[in-house]
Amino acid sequence: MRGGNPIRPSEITPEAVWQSRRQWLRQVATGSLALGLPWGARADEAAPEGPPLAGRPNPALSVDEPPNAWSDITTYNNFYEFGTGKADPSLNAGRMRLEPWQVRIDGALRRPVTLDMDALLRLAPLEERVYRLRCVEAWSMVIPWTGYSLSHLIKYVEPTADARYVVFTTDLQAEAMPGVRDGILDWPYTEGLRMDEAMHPLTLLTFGVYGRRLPAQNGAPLRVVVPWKYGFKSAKSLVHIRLQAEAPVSSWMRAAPREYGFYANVNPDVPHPRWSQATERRIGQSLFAPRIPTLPFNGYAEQVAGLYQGMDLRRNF
Ligand SMILES: Nc1nc2c(c(=O)[nH]1)N[C@H]1C(S)=C(S)[C@@H](COP(=O)(O)O)O[C@H]1N2
Ligand SMILES: [Mo]
Repeated sequence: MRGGNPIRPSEITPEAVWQSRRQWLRQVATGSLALGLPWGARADEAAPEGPPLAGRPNPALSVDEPPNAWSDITTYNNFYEFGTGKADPSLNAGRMRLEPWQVRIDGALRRPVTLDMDALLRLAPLEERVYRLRCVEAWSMVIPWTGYSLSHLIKYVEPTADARYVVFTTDLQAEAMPGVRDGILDWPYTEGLRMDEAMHPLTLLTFGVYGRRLPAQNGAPLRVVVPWKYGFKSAKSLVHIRLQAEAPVSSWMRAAPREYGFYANVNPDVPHPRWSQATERRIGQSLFAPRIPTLPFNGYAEQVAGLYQGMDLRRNF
């Protein structure tokens, strides 16, 4: 969609993405050192790990930017159930029980179901999509996710006319989650979308990253990814999806309603009450690299701005 990089990660297979990324980094390494460009090549860059999960690349719904390294994506995380430090999820989430896993889908629909992972993985063809993810903390990454549009699952359960909002709930495994004792949020973690947001093709029900099953710290075994919203809208390790008529109050809204609104669309013009949202730092780049201007809707305005026509996005932040 933007930029002119020598490789298009979205046009090659997941394993090849990583291989090309290494090549790409190696090619720019000399130049980057000479020119002070942000990307630093690391010859020892770690390879993706975990069970493979192939998806057909979807270039139309991918950004044209080099993906972050596997090590950035899997060791710099927000998953407060496991602690608030960026490394805490990678250190602690391995204790989460992932099998067996089921997701309950109920509420305003004709076909309430409880689906196991096999059923969920078979529900629609898996795709690989390279998305930007921008955190409200003003850092960002580019991540090759594997999944399918959440709309497939929502259509499958046959929503009724009352289904105006979707509520996502993360599993609560108190014994395995040292962070839940801290009481930062009301657990379990819940998030919500308006029905049209949830049905938008970009909203991804996500099972993998870099062609592998999701690591625990990234929200195994399945999460949602909503690329035009701040990262906190993308709830991890889902066990319950509910369709309902009323707008839900998410964990973050309850914790700090002045700071975290329901919509949480990436918006450089609406600062967080305590810091600007005008620019971001791309994880993995040198600390001397210039900050990147944040784009409205995280660069996805063309696809999603229409969902908010007529809404005051300063009030509906
Ligand atoms: N259950 C749960 N989901 C969560 C969070 C969390 O703390 N708990 N953090 C959110 C935030 S703030 C961000 S930025 C993204 C980070 O996803 P990543 O670690 O895969 O990059 O997860 C989101 N989903
Ligand atoms: Mo975030």
